[in-house]
Order: sequence, then structure tokens, then C-alpha cells
Amino acid sequence: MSSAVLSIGSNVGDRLGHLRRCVALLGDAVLAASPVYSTAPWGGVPQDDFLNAVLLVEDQDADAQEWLRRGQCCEAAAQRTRHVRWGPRTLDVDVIDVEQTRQDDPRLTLPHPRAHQRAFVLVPWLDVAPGAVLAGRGMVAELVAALPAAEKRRVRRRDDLTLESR
Ligand code: A4P
Ligand code: MG
Repeated sequence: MSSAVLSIGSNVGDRLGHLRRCVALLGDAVLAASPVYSTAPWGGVPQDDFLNAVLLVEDQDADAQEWLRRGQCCEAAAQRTRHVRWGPRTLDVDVIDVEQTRQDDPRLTLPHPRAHQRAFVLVPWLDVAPGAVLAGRGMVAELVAALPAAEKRRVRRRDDLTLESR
């Protein structure tokens, strides 16, 4: 059995549609989906705003590598291409945490090495898991409270959007 926290984001094309299709592809593994947030681009590349959300997933047959593989399958289904690091993309799926595993492998670094700095990951994660802990960093609630005000202003909850496609 393994559970994981995935961050999903899109800033190209039908942004909400890409996020919804990702949730549909992950299927029964999705235990919870956060609200959708409109977020300013992180990383210094000039580009359109993203829609971001966080998913809690669980599957007894999936290990950490398998969560990365499933995320990459969702990216491929969205015709994701890789041009610029931190640049625009139809769909980005990052594995944020797998049961507090810590590993340095560049193919899959856990927890995600930039998660603790990113309001677009921490704020929606806190919505769906108020007691969550980011391995090696502490309580997500405390990490959110400690984010610089400028970083918190970069995310805006969109209650007019939902990941449920029904
Ligand atoms: N990889 C290693 N660890 C992980 C992990 N925990 N999760 C490897 C996912 N992938 C991981 O990723 C490059 C390689 O990272 C993969 O081959 C995988 O084996 P990529 O998706 O090809 O490239 P990338 O996403 O452009 O690079 P990177 O460094 O992963 O970027 P990030 O950190 O994913 O940032 N701003 C907003 N507002 N919202 C966003 O969603 N996303 C990014 C992408 C930048 N700015 C953003 C957002
Ligand atoms: Mg990525």
C-alpha cells in the first residue's frame, strides 16, 4: 500500500480540462482533490498564470516510482512537451511526498526539493490534509504560516472552478 501527494499544474491551453483529465486518468487512486488555485508563475520565466491543485492518492500496487510513472503518463496524455525548465506546460505532475520517504535520486527526489518554498503546493495541500507533514521540513501548516507574504499573494483560490468534471 502506498499513498502519495501529487501537485498538478497547467498554464497552456484548456488549463482546467488538463487538470480534470489528469484526475480522471488517476481514477480510483484519487482519495481527495484540493480546491483549484490560480497562481502566478514560479521560477522567473515570463509566462501565463497557472491553475494548480494537490491530489491525495493511494494504491496498494503503487510504489514511489510508480507514482512518478503515472504522473508522466498523465503529462504525455496532455501532449506535454519539454522546452524550458520551469517554463509553460499543458500539464505538470510533481510527486511531492510518498509516505515521508526521503531520497536524493535525481530521477525521483523525495520529498519534492522545492515544495517547501511554493505556496502553490503548500496552500492546496493544507486544504486537503490539515495535519500533513513535509518530511525534513515540518508541519505544512507551519510552512504555510512561514511563507513570505509576497509568496502567499501569488496564489488565489478559485471557488468558481472545480476538478469534478460531472
Ligand atoms: N524528478 C525528480 N524528482 C521529481 C519529483 N519529486 N516529481 C525528475 C516529479 N519529477 C521529479 O522534470 C524533470 C525531471 O525531474 C523528470 O525527468 C523527473 O524524473 P520535468 O517535469 O521534465 O521538468 P520541469 O517540470 O520543467 O522541471 P522541474 O525542475 O521538475 O520543475 P518543477 O519543479 O516541476 O516546476 N509555477 C506555478 N505557479 N505553478 C506550477 O505548477 N511549475 C513549475 C515546474 C514551474 N513554475 C510553476 C509551476
Ligand atoms: Mg515537474
